[in-house]
Amino acid sequence: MVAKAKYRKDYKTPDFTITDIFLDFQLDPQRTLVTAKSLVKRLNPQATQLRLDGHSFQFEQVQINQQPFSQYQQDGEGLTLDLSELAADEFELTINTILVPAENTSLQGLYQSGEALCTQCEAEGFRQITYMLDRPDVLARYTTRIVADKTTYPYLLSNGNKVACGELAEGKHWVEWQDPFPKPSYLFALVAGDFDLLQDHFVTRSGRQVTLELFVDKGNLNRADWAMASLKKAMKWDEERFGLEYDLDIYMIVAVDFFNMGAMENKGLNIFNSKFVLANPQTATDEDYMGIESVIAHEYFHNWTGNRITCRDWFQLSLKEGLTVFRDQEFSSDTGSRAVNRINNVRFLRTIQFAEDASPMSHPIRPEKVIEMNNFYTVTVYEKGAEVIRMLHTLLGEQKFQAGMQLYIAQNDGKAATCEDFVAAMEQASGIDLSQFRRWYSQSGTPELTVTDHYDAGKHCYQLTVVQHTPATADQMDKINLHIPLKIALYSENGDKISLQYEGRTLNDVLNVTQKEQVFEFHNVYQRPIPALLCDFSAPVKLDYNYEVEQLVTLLQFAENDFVRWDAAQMLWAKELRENLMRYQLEQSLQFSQSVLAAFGQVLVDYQQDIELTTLILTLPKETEFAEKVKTIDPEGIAVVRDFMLHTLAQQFKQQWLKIYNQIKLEQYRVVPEDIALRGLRNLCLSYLAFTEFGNSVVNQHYLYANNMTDSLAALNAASKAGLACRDNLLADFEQKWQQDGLVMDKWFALQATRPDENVLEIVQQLISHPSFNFNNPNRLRALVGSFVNQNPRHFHAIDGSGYRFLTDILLKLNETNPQVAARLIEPLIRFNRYDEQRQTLMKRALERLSEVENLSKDLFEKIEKALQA
Ligand code: B3K
Ligand code: ZN
Repeated sequence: MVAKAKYRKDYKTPDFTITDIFLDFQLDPQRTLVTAKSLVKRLNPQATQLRLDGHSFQFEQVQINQQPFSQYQQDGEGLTLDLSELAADEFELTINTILVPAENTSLQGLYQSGEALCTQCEAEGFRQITYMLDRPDVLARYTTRIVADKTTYPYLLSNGNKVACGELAEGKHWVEWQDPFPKPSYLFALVAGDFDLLQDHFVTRSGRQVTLELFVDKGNLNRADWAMASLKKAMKWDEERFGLEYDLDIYMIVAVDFFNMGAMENKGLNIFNSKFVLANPQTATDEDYMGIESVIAHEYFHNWTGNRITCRDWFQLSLKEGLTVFRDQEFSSDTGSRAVNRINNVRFLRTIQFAEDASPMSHPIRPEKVIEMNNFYTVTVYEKGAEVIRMLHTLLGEQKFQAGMQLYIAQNDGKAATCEDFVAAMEQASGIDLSQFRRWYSQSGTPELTVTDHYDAGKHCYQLTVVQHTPATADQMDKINLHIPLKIALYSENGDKISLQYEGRTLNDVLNVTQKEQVFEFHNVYQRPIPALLCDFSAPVKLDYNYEVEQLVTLLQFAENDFVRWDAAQMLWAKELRENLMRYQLEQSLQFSQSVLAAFGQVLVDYQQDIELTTLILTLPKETEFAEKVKTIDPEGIAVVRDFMLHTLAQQFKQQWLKIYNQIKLEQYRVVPEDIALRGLRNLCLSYLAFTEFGNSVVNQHYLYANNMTDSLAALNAASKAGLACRDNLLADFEQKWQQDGLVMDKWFALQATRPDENVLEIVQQLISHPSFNFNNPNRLRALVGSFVNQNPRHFHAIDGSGYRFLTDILLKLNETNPQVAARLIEPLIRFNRYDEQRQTLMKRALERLSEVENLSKDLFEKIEKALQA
């Protein structure tokens, strides 16, 4: 395996650029002819070698200024043209290639999805179409002419505006598109197919009319409204909160079934995984609706943060991704519940990102070294990246942050920028020194804050001592001190908030932690306070403070900040987990602390105060969430303890679950916050009731009377997790009803993969041959295989190694067909350092088996190598 790493420090401005490119596609799934005519400009007068990226196509010929050109060398990754004989600094370069989209299972470049043809070019997919300066700092104006059969492909789409079209012989037609905005190749897109079209329009605040077009598979028009409404909502919000308006006359979204990730922000022509477009009450859950809204918004927001201002090189990916995730999170918070959004985002970050940062793949939000760029579209770059932007927002405040945004845009519009450009603009606009803050871009790992306190009753003085420490990570041994905004509050024993004072002044509730050890002092504190620390998760860190159960219970009951209440509950859950794991390992009987049970019981009694918060507090953390609370993960132990907690809560509050379940009545299905909240709580009650003697009848009825997917799925899930008698019937009914619908069947596949049954692996293996399953469809793979390896840790980590062998077999196949998806699915296997020795040995053996494969993809190679080196 020759996989060359690239380093951030080696960045060089390009010797050549391309200012304009004319693409001609003669589409055919078996044989597509591509002509790429580029205007090339020499930027470095000394440069004589023009290196172009390209692979996985049949190369026909190259011409310079319309003359055949043969001074080149071709290798597996590109073409090097020797231009030492060429005097001109500007010339026309024409390249002809032939592609077979029908056989392109990598789903990068030009490929076939169902009957349609579409592209995916980020990060480096354009080079699977033609030889190109395939790097984000080469910005060109694109003109795209598409020729195809008119019956199979009535719609021919690309970026920008449609400028011409016409009919041709043999039932063909053509369309020409022009994108006036110079862009990098990764934002190029082409779609050809037959769709149903939902059309609408949006008037921007400056009065321009924008045509909105949403393309879905034939017959899916009744699932397109929500996505369209979400788009309009996002366009409006971006004008109001960020002052940013859309810039083209048309905005198109196409939903396709075969897609490696969620969606892609191609200029003027977004391509989406149909999972993040299609929804109606019968097919989509409340969660799906929310996911669609936020992904539609995210891709739309990229038009400014990503497209108008793009990245200089891929190491800067977080410049657009971290910022755009921050923007989509703010959108969801402004238009829905801020606390609920914050809690869900933090839950995700603490579980998935913290685990990644403790794994062989640990990297800073701006990586230093990359072999396969697709491996760095990570929760670290995205979600931790968004946390870094959020910390800037916390430090600067909304007004200065927006001033920073305006300056950043003014300075960088139309350019390929760096993370440093962004921070510099924020610094310049706010006058706040961000020199130490910048370290968040270069340092990986999860910082740990250890907090101790001291109360001086005589002086009415309270001190908090904060020590910061970032443990070494796989990629980086030595760590330095970060600038950490630590938001706090102090509460009295009866839950009143104590104002933060120092020498008569009122203090800001955000402390600036910048040193290894720091003491913060508060005056006029007339009783020993209970500190609420890291409120709203003001920094992506772990915080350790030795709370008494009673203190947490007080915070849970009285804190005025919803996040603090929820976080107190999380600490209580974690305490119960750790104590019971210890008992489990000592073979003692498990116990649930009475005071914690009483506190949770009180939350349930008061549920009408805040429905959503009640649901979030009483939702038992998942096994994967619990896994992050211990040093060495015992998958069996965690599952046993969690089951015990589940049963205890179910029994203890049986009557309350039933009462609330019956009290909540929802007639017609509506996707509005009040109803989503009520359904959430009612379905939480159901999930606990499943473990009581009422389980089978309540769940069965719930399924029968469900008029929407949220409720049907809640019933199936409850039946499956509790192994109820009705389970098999309900699963069979659902299968029979939806077998033609891949997206809906994904829910069923995921349910099967997360069954608690001992023989679940056998079931999963059999389902690979289910008629609704398709190995080449990433959604199906993620639903079945992904759910098993990530959401069923007890069985994936079976001590006989069967789960590891299963995943390895899948990966061996995927390595050939779709390396990008393979590299996502391998994640749980490379994280062996968190497990006991026996499992470690088995996991390493599986990785070694993979590493011996001939033609191991760069994607898998990079991760396996990192893991085995660690
Ligand atoms: N920018 C794309 C992700 C591309 C992933 C390439 N492997 C979607 C997004 O973040 O909006
Ligand atoms: Zn994005």
